[in-house]
Amino acid sequence: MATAPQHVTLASMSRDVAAWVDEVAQLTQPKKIYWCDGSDAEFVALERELVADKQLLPLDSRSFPGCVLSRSDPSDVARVEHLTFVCTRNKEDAGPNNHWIAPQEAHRQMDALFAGCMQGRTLYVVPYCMGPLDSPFSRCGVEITDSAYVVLNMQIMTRMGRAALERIARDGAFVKGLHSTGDLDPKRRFIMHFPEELSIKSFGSGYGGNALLGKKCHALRIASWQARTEGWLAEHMLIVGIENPQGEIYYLACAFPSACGKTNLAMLIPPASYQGWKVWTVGDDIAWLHPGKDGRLYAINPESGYFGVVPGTNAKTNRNAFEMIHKDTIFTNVGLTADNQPWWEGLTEGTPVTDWQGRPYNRAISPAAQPNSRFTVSAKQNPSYSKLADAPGGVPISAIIFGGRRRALAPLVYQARNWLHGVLMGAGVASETTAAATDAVGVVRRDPMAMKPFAGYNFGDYWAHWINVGAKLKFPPQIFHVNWFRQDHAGKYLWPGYGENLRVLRWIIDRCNGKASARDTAIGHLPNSHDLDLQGLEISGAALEELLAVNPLLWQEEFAGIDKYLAEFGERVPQSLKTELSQALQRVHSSQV
Ligand code: GTP
Ligand code: SPV
Ligand code: MN
Repeated sequence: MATAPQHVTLASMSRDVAAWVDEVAQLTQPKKIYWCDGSDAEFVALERELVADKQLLPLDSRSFPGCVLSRSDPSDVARVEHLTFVCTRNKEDAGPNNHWIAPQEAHRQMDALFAGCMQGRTLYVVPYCMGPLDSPFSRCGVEITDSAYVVLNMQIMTRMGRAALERIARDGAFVKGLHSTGDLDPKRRFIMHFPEELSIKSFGSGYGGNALLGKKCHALRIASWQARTEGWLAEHMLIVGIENPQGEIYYLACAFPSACGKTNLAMLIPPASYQGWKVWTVGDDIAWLHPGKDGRLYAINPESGYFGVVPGTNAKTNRNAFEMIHKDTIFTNVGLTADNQPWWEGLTEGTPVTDWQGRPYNRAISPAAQPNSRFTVSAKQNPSYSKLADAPGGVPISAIIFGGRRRALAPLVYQARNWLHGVLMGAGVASETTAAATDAVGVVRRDPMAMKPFAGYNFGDYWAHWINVGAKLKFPPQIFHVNWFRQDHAGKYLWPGYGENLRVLRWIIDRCNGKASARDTAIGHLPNSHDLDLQGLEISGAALEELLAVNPLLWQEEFAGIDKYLAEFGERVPQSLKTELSQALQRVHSSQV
């Protein structure tokens, strides 16, 4: 690949990007325009500026070298789904799963907010590539932002800078993302997507999913729209390789809603009895999936870093993450100890003295770390980083796993009969809401394929597209559903979770190879307790029985709920999915008699 010499100015590399930057500068009136080259020197210089300006606090350099703390505005700590819009010409194309405003009206409202908003500020031009720079599956974008914090995060999370701009100049296409933190007034905060124009406008928030536009806005909402027209899938999925003692590696793609265990599963540490097993992380949040020429489904991770949930991370739950966030990490909204170490709930050592808002820590008033506090860290720091994370062609997927956070009903694991049944399983995912969005926490809501907040178009069309993609695959992945979050009456988790989840993944892989047995139930194939490897695990027979039970009465209610939900999407729901659902209902009915 030819590279432009260093002295070629970034602004001269793409006339299209430069013209758009001019247009935005006219509107926003910045004091200065800065084109990001993505170099280490640039990162260090920007970080220094933010430290000097007290926007970032350096952490204890002995125990956390290269780490900094960012404290956000207390009102700006999570995604804002009620302020997030998909602005298609035809309202029906955005679907009942999205908030919608007509594009013209949306532009008018947003441009009024952007007018003059960068006066006295620097406008940063951030060219980025989602996916390996040399992958045919990758897609580029440019984010214009007035937040240096966003620039630093984008540098970690994406392939950012000169090389991305070179690819844009070659491709001739890019997603335009315009962002300003504005005055952080929640009443003047909107995240708008224009899939037909491949553009995004985000105002009034500096938080991850609202402000790092390469992530959810581009790599899921805009990309899912593009994927539909181009025959692939953009999904809220981790990608993980499981290596057995024979050295065979199986790749799994797992869709769990926000804060439901993707990062943890993606870098899981095998239990002590699993000698010779290894886990390789390809991605922890987003997967772009393409049917390959050989009839299998291939996945790339469009990101290059992790923007992960901090609370709960410790050497026992997620040792890989715990180790990798001890250097060169940006922490957002955690507490501090007396000697300036970051502190969060779930740590077994250290004592917080300051909470995430910089106030003296008082457990009665606030947790030390905001429940959605996050770390930003390069994927290369992960001890389990997969060599294939940069492979231009991606990795072949053996199984797709849906999951949710359900204290009742959903068993530990079950397998779909075939692709169509699996699509129904995905469409029926429901999960208790978490702190990753600003709404109420702990409420069960429908979250099909973990994409409720992220599908950039009508779910009816989306399910039809899933069915079409499956039909193109000669060797479609097997589809499963898992639930690590079943609780007993006292609210205690029935399943130990974390590393022990490998026992379930092992059954899944064996099912893909036709090596494990199962029992056929009304909702799909479930393991018998003797089908799971439980050696060395302390779990009561009663807990196990509950984890693997199927209660037909409750499932009848569940399917009725799914039926009602699908009906919201009317004519756009594929007939084959409706038929599949009525057959599922039929099966639970007959399993009762
Ligand atoms: P997003 O980044 O928001 O998309 O979240 P995620 O899906 O990557 O979730 P993550 O792995 O960060 O986990 C979120 C929370 O769930 C953390 O507090 C974890 O400690 C907890 N968690 C993860 N896996 C398990 C598990 O197997 N069992 C239990 N009980 N909790 C888990
Ligand atoms: C999620 O909420 O699913 C996240 C964090 O991964 S954010 O980047 O804010 O979307
Ligand atoms: Mn996520």
